[in-house]
Amino acid sequence: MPINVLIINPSIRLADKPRNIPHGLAILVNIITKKLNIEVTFLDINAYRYNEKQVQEIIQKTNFDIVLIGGLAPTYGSIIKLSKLIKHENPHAKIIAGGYVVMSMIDTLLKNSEVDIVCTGEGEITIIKLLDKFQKKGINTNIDDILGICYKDNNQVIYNAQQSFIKNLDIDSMLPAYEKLPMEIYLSNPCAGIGRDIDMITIRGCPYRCTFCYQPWGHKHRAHSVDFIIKAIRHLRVKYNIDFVSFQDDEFMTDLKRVYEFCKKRNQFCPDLLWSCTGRANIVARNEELVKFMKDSGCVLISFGFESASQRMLNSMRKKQTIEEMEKTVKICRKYNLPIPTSFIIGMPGEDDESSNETLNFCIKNNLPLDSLMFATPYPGTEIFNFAILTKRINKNNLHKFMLNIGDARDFFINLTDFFSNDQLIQKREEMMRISRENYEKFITIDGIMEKMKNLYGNLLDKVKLDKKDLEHRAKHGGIGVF
Ligand code: B12
Ligand code: SF4
Repeated sequence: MPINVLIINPSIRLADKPRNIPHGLAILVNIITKKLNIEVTFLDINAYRYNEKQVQEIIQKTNFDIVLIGGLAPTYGSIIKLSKLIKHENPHAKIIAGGYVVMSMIDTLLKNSEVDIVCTGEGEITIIKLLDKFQKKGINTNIDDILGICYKDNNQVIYNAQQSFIKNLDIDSMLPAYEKLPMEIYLSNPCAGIGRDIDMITIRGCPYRCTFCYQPWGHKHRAHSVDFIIKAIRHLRVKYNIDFVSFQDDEFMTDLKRVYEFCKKRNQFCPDLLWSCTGRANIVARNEELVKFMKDSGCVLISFGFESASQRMLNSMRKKQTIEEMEKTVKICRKYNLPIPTSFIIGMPGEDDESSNETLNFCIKNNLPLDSLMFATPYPGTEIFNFAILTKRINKNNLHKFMLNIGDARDFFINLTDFFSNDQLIQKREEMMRISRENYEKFITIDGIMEKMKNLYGNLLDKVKLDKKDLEHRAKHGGIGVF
């Protein structure tokens, strides 16, 4: 029986432009089209920033039996609304949801939405098995043999066994279906670099266990091979004329041999490509040679989650990083004229005046602005979420309300400290950001930043014509303007 599939990417972070490709959903588009030969309609609400009326009109005009939807925790409210709209327009459609919002809140989402089935892990294998069965036996067939899903059956939630992790990403996963995405929108809003910048996710699983971080992919590092990545980049250069790749992996530098291999192959196959990646102070501090090699191989930015400059707080968040390593990292980046985009967290359990002042003093001493100072936010699935439940900061009997309100970590949500009142915590953050920025602006002027950018980006900067105003804006939001 032929089935028509509609895939929806809900909007996220409306205050900013759409910069990041919806990797998970776009991979599923490719898998479904190529492995099952099913035509898919992709509705990218985030890229087009459609309003509710426009979404309704598109849904009314689209022919579908199955809807796939997913996203991050803050998309919870949109997914609920969309599921109701979909069932209103097409009561017989089956709605399948997946992604971070679902994996960490299965029951709550199923009970409070019109979603029928949720995918509890990686989607590649599960979606093929599920849609294949729907194609062969109809969409109301029994699905108790499909691994990696939960579903509603007569108002009960049924849990099937988990699907095991993919072993070889190159074989069992795919690239996102770029041709189905509004690439011009994504490519005109760079993620970390400048020019036509595309983000890539090439790793699943992180060996660390930071208490504020959600890790549905476990602690074993699984990665696409360098050959797979290089082939993808060469394709993107030919088809979309990209200038820049931002590797947004949890931790791009975990496997040092892989980083060396990437640099060598980049030099061989795409020598004028510029790129950025995620890093970690404990790795960079011990591998200056590698940083130099990365810089010589087109890497113009490594971003860091420094989180705190209180060793007590770092230990309690299990960051596995020392203040000395952070200072050394700053020195190494400055030595090679690389920017130093660092994010910090205020308000973890145990935070007090002393620990937050240590962070501020570190930034003053090392001339770093605290532009990316986030509030500790208990996203579901993290250890600090469990802490917030145990200490009754989150009411475990009303997780629906909690999920409707969770958003960006730049906005205050829940106070995990015993020391600060809510107002004090909000004020402390503002004060830290203000003082560190005033200090940073004495350390370097916009002209000084412009000069460093010219050295780093060379010809690309002429092509992109980044003006001072733009640079000022980006400097204030961390990232490329922090040297
Ligand atoms: C890119 C990214 C973003 C992008 C969003 C991109 C987008 N359009 O969705 C941006 C920069 C906007 C972002 C923002 C935030 N992010 Co973010 N982000 C990521 C990152 C680095 C990659 C996500 C990704 O693409 N993964 C790769 C794809 C392949 O995986 P996937 O989407 O999960 O898809 C697979 C499965 O989940 C499943 N699947 C997914 N959807 C569906 C749907 C169906 C129907 C099915 C069947 C299966 C399925 O199949 C896919 C293939 O296996 C992850 C960390 C990481 N490495 O994963 C953090 C991560 C997702 N982010 C996280 C957080 C905390 C945030 C913020 C809240 C942080 C903040 N500072 O406030 C903000 C949200 C802001 C807001 N206002 O809402 C957390 C997750 C929290 C949560 N529970 O949702 C993560 C996991 C980081 C972490 N380790 O803690 N983020
Ligand atoms: S914060 Fe970074 S290093 Fe820590 S567990 Fe998460 S992804 Fe890994």
